[in-house]
Amino acid sequence: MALKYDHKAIEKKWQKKWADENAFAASDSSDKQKLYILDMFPYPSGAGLHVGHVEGYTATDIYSRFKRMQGYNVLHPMGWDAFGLPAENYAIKTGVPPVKTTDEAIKTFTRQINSLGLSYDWSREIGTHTPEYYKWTQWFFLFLYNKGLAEKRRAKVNWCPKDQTVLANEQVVNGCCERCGTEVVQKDLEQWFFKITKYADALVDDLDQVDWPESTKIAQRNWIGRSEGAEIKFDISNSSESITVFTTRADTIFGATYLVLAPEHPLLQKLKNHIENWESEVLPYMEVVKNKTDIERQEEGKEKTGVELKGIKAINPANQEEIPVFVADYVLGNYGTGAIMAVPAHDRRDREFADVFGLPIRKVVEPGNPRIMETAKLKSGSTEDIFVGENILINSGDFTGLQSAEAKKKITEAVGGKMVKTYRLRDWLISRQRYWGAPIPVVYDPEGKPHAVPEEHLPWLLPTDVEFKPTGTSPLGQSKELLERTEKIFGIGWKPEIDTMDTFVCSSWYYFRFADPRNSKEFASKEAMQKWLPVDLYVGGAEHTVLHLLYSRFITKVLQQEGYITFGEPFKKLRHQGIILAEDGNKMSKSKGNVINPDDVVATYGADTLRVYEMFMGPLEAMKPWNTQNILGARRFLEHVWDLQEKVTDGIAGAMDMVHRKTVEKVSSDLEHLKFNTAISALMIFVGEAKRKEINRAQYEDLLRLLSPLAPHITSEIAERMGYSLDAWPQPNTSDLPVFNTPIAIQVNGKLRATIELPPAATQEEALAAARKDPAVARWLALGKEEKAVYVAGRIISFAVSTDPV
Ligand code: ANZ
Repeated sequence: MALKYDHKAIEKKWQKKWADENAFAASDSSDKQKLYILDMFPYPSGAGLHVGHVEGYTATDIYSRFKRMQGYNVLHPMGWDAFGLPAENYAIKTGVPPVKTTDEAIKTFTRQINSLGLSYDWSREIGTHTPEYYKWTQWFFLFLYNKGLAEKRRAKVNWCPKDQTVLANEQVVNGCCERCGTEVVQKDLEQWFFKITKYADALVDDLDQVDWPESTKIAQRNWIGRSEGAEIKFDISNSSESITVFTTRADTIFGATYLVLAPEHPLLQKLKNHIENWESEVLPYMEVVKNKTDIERQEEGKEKTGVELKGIKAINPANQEEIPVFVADYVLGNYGTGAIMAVPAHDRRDREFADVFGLPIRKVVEPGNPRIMETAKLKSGSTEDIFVGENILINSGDFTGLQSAEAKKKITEAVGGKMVKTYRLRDWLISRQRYWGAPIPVVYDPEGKPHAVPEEHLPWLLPTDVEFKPTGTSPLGQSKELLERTEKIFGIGWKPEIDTMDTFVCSSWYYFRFADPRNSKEFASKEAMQKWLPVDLYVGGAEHTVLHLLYSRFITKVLQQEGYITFGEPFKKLRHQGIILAEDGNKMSKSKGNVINPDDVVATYGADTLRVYEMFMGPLEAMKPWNTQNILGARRFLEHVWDLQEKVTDGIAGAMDMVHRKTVEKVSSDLEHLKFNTAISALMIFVGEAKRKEINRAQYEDLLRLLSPLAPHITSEIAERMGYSLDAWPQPNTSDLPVFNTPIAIQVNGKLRATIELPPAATQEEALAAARKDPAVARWLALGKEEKAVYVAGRIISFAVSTDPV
């Protein structure tokens, strides 16, 4: 018997060899076809790598190794998304500077990643917290600033009271901070924004070009929320002012029985002298609304509130009717025009509001097919179903009888409105009142006017003379060094910007840097980007659908427009790995004590076993629970592969020929489609057959090649011992491959009487004919009259005969 499978020695040996040889370096000069395979780079947290990281990283590693064997020049890099709150919060608790904890965490991550045999090109490693990197993050800020795409402005912003910083809209989930879950409040602050809204159309339209999960595309489309409608002007009686509303349902204008302004609408201030109840009712209402978030304001099921503007009437331009005007918080200030025409007969929110204020309801669209209804909750406690769909117009003057779609256009034109598009997407707020981030490269002159820090002063260094206590203003404000630096360069009285950038800015461009990571003159050369980008396969968690994945697309589009690159989408193909649950079916969490540490699994069973196990758990994108028992199965499979060394012969192809060729074809196709679980199951069948039957050298060599992307250490070791080469992928030879037959059970009157083999494509007729020919079946059928015969494809054939066979 050969040596036992000693995973520890084998894995250590090969990992050292790969590191010494820098075995996975991508070549900038090779003319082989390029392939860029990328993981979402991790935040190096103190907790180390978790099994979810292992899942995604193993998937891309398998694909990278597979593609290298097929002859591609693969770029497969790794780096660290290293700025961010956890390191800073830890520093607040302990006083240990974030740079120290971050660098330690990076060391741990690197050790763990290497212990898994992941084939990264470490010569391209980057960390977003290093001055060499954030110099270019700051360059991107200046780039956008100079193009008029970065702007400081006062706005109502989301504030997390716990993390003491503002948040982008994308970081607020159901009204709470994405990171810590604390309820977000609104604050009026001067902040820096990136004008992502300028790219809203391209961000929607170009989703059609990419191979991404449909759910992620839908999430982005919804987030951007493009809506096509009309802006229509309503004059105010006895005044030169007017109110422009945004509506997607111009066809319902004859049913508009009142208007509503958002409490933030600027017109309110202009009209205040004409509003009779301004001091008594309107102003107090506006005060109350100030502290509510948009989500609270739009919450379903809450009784609608508002105040009528006494003394103000608007004129419906379709029928010249005078209608009342309200201020109400269910209309948002930052969407559309901040004003609506209310059609209570066909809009649920308007119906609920009209119910509270006793306003008239006029049906103007014939309820029809499909009957799209929404349920309005009325004050009395009852409900009313209202038709919100489109159909034929009624009670609409000359437009009666038209279909909604046509009426929208005709009415908009007739009342002098214009067709417009609006978006839900807001500009990206990038200022953070925190320490551990890239400083915003801006200084203020003695008048307080902002100026960009010239490029020659980049990197604009993050100061270190700062205490890490959040005080509601930015920690950088405490730095003497930063202030002195600013005055020294720009003059007395000049002040530095003290906010840092959202860490999502750092990650919005990192995939460009990997193409040219040591460039000190540019963030990456045009040639390098042209060579390597776009990313061919990107794998990471689904939690960033409207954060990182949207911001990166925005940055890419700006670079394209400015001629830096020739493509507009950074990630051609995207996949999300599914969440791995704990053995008890719950989410893994420290507090529940159910976290699996990959280090323990590697120590006990080996990296190859962990890799094979995680890939065998189920489809990559599925959510799946951990199962310790099944790790043993993966380990045993590898032991069987190991033991085959003893069994291999110099014989001819023989009994294994067909399964060998079938396996080459199946594994090749499965790896191409990232179907790792089914590839492993095909390999298991192959190994099972080889154990029972026989295996020759060529077949064993191919088995090792097919397995090597999945379990690179054990296969490299065996190949070395056997004198094989794993350099090239086996060629599938399917030319004369017979189709596999499936065993089918045959029952007569419910009892199993025989089994036959059938090709998978057999029809019912062919199946029954084959079954009747079987001598055992024929005997049973001859004993009675055949009444019924059924073939359940691929499984069973069932006959019923009238007299019970004896
Ligand atoms: C009249 C109308 C009649 C409307 C009807 C709907 C149904 P989406 O599709 O989401 O874009 N609206 C416009 N601006 C608003 C704001 N700032 N805050 C709250 N609601 C606003 O929604 C567009 C519709 O939402 C618009 O069309 C408007 O109500 C309302 F039977 O106008 B509609």
